[in-house]
Amino acid sequence: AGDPIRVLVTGAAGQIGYALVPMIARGAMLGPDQPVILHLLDIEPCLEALNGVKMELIDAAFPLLKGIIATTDTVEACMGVDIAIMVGGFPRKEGMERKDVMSKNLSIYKAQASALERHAALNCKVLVIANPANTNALILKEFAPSIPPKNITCLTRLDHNRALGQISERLDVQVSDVKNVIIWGNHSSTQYPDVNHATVSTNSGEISIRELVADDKWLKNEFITTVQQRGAAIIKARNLSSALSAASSACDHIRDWVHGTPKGTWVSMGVCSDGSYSIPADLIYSFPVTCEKGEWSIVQGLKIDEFSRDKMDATANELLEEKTIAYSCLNN
Ligand code: NAX
Repeated sequence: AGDPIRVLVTGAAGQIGYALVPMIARGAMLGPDQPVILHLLDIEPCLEALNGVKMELIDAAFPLLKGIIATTDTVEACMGVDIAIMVGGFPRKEGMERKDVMSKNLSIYKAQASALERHAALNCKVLVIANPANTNALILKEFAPSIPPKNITCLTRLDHNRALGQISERLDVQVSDVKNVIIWGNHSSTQYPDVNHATVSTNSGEISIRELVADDKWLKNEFITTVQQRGAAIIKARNLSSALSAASSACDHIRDWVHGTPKGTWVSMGVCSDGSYSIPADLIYSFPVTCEKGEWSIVQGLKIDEFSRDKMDATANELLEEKTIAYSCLNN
């Protein structure tokens, strides 16, 4: 085992934080031999709860966990971190306008961006989970100009995994045999879950999902809306939003980014657009990516039909709108 890797989790006293930190401490994110030091950040009103989480981490006696910093000081939290998982944010409350949530998160992400830029390790990798995830990541990128844009991503892996899950349930196949679905765009209800290139591995090789699911109507309607609305369905069932699945998908996101995607497999990540597939450059947009040696690259050359094109553009337009709202908040 090498030197410990320092992992920041913001919003660590919240529900995703509570599910995520033990996964990291057990090696689900960085590997079963990789020691870690956890940096946990939350805000003053949650300090006691945060210290409770720290106590439980001590009590669990994780062999890989070499240190815990639990703090409400952003600078202390960001000091020397190699990985930053941004879960903390201001939630949208009933009756609140999107603009108001945006402006609250804007000031949070602006401050945390500067702290990361000044104090994190040189090649720190950032994953934004807090909503609006893509736009929070965009703000972070704008206010941390010295962090390479390729190091700033947002979580759409949960949506990707939800799509795999839906296909696996529908076809009654193992979820581990399904691959190469794509989530395009925003982590919101305009996201486009695309199965046009996805396959199931069977005894007679890889078979395309389009071939296996005879019911094209299901793929074009119910499948898409189920994935788009899954977050809301979880809230309805649990009275709380997704936490264990979000935490697990965050581990998948970082693990694949750091250790690479398996050969022939891609995953979905919200990354800075380079104009691929005619998506406006510099938006944080979810693309199919492969990862190697700690770097992601957008899968090129996929054929896009008209149905997909419309949906990819619609979710890009929503992101452009969010960007405009964010900038108008900035100027006020
Ligand atoms: P919780 O409200 O349980 O936890 C959020 C925590 O963040 C709280 O402890 C809060 O005190 C803290 N916090 C607030 N402002 C902070 C700041 N300035 N610095 C540090 N900490 C701060 O929410 P939870 O269910 O854990 O969800 C966290 C975020 O993830 C939400 O924004 C949620 O919308 C988002 N999600 C994103 C998903 C994705 O796939 N991208 C899926 C799951 C989740 O809905």
